[in-house]
Formats: sequence, C-alpha cells, structure tokens
Amino acid sequence: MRFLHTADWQLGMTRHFLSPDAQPRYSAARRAAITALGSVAEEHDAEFVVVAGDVFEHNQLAPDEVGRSLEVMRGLGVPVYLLPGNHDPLDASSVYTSALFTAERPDNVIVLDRPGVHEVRPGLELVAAPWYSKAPTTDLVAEVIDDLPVDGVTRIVVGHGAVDILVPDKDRASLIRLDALESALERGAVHYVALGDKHSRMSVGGTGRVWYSGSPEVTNYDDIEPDPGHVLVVDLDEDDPSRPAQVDSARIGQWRFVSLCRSVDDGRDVADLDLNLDLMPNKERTVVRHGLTGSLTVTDRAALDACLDRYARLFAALVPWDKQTDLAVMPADGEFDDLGIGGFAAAAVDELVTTARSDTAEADDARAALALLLRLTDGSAA
Ligand SMILES: [Mn+2]
Repeated sequence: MRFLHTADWQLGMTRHFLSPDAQPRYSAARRAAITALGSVAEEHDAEFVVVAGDVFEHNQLAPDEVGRSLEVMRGLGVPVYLLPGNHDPLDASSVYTSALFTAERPDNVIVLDRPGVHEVRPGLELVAAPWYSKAPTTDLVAEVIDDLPVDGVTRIVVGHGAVDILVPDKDRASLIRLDALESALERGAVHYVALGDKHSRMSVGGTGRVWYSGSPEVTNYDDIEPDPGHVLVVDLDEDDPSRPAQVDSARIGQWRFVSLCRSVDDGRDVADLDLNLDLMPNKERTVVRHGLTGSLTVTDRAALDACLDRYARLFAALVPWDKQTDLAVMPADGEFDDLGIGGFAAAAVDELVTTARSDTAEADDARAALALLLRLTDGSAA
C-alpha cells in the first residue's frame, strides 16, 4: 500500500518582500505544487494523500483562495485527508466549517475533524490529532495513540506540531512526545507517523517511520528552512505482519528563497557578486536576501547599487538582510580628481569629501551627494 505524505501547504500565504507582481505568482505556485503532487500520486499509484496540518495559511482566507484550492484538490483524483493544524485550527472561525468550504468541498476531500480513528478501508486507519486552537495545552498525538489495540490493522498517525527532541524548551505541554510514538510503533499498534509543522523534510528519531514531509513549496529562507519542496511517497507492506516501511521523496517545489552573505570591499567583489547573481537560474521564482559587509569607495558603491537595481528587476525579490548588512562608504584618495572641474566647484567637492570622511551627522548626505556627482559626470556608474 502506497500513499503520499505532505503537510504545510500554507495556501494563501503572503510574503511581505514579494512585489505586487510576484505575490500572485507565488500563491499560484503553492497551488501548482498540489497539482504536481497529483502527478506523483499517479506515477506511484498512491491510494490517497494525507496532509498533516496547515493546509491553509489561516482561517480568514479570501473566498477565491478557498475556491481555487478546493478545485485543485478535486483534480488530484484520489482521497485527500486534511488535518487542521495551528494555522487552520478547528476553532469557531475555522475555514473547514465555513459555508463556502462545506458547500464546495469535493467528495474526495475529507477533513480529519475529530481526534482518533478514521477508517480509510477495512484494515487501514488514519489516527488523527487535529488542532482545535492555536495553543493546545496537551500532547494531542499522545492522547489519540494511548490505547490503540494491536490487532493487525495498519495505522497511520497524522499529527501536527513540534516533537520534543527537536526543541530546547521541553516543558511546553503541547509538544509531541517521541517516546510515546516510538512505543506505539514498537508494539505494532501504529506503523507510520505523518507529521506537519516543520517546513523542511526530516526523519525524526531512529525508526525511519516518523517523518516531517516539509512544505511542498518553500516558505522561508534556506538558513531557516534547509530542505523544503518535497512530498513523501510512503510504502507499507501490508502482507508482512511487521509492515516494513519504505519512504521515498519526490521534489516538486519550484521556488527558492536564498540567503547570500558576502563581503564587498572593491570593484572586483562587486563584479563577483554580479556574476553570482547572474548565474542563478529561475530568477523569476527566486528570492534573494543579501547580507553585504565591507567598505567601498563612492565609485564602487555606485556600481554595487547599479548591480542590485538591475537584479531587483529580474528576481522575484532581491532584498537586504538588515541584520547581516554593514556597508561603509568612504571616498578614496584622488577619487574625485578627474572630474574636470576647478575653482569654486572643485573647492566644494573637496569640502564634501572631507565631510564624507568625517563621522558627523552630515557624512551620509555628503556621500550621497558625491555618488550623485559621480553619476552625473560619468554615465557608466548609473
Ligand atoms: Mn506550518
């Protein structure tokens, strides 16, 4: 028996750094990931798809987003089981109980809307731990696996949230206790644990049967979310009493959020950065956050700004990482000697250079004025 394990679709997610043009393309990509998942299901002859929480980014989605999402799920052609997570809990304003969702829900879309066993077919059960609020006060997963029998039924636990071994604050009441999961696996009451919440693909513990699938399309930068963009293809051998599990993954994500940290101290460093950005593929689907440090002349700073301006038009977003940015601009000796000006104007430039090199409140304005002067006298830097 084969099924797809996915989670954290976060449909309707917005990212503040995306331009008004890029945001709708990103939203469409999150839905396209579901369609891509359908191809994987077909290719692997998967019996159903389980989505382990955070199907939707939040409960107050625009009707368009809900309608389009349901239509994409309908197209999957196999049963799709949705678990409410922390972003889309089954609270009073739940998307899952909204008039629109209940009216337009396709027959193949099933909400795991109560804790415990949901039969897929005789001999195969999902054991669900849906969220009812954004802040549960207990281990919801432990509660549903506590007294499951060992009776030859194949069981897949579907849960959402952080597993205790992965976080430092182990006192949080809502943490999923790995030892409880592993003992249920050990005694043969459950055979696979499909988790959501981490947006990176990750096997938890040593059994090879407890997994976070990660989000099928990237949601955060690569230093926070190293391995998104996959769906897991899970195979459980129902003919073998021990239900051996084989977990493979298929890559479906199309977008990348990259953090790029560089030191830039001269024109060559700027040229290197330019080359690095130039070589990145799929710029329309790539977000770059740059952390640049160093000290540049006014001329090199102008070249850097021109480079960043150019790529900002090509990438889905090219944004500074403020925390990792520390760029100083300092006029170099002789940098303004070749302007071909003299007399009063030359004296004014000298004064600007002196101010730009000072640590007075006017230094930044003086550097900006010098940069403008360079642009006006030499078109190459503009
Ligand atoms: Mn999530």
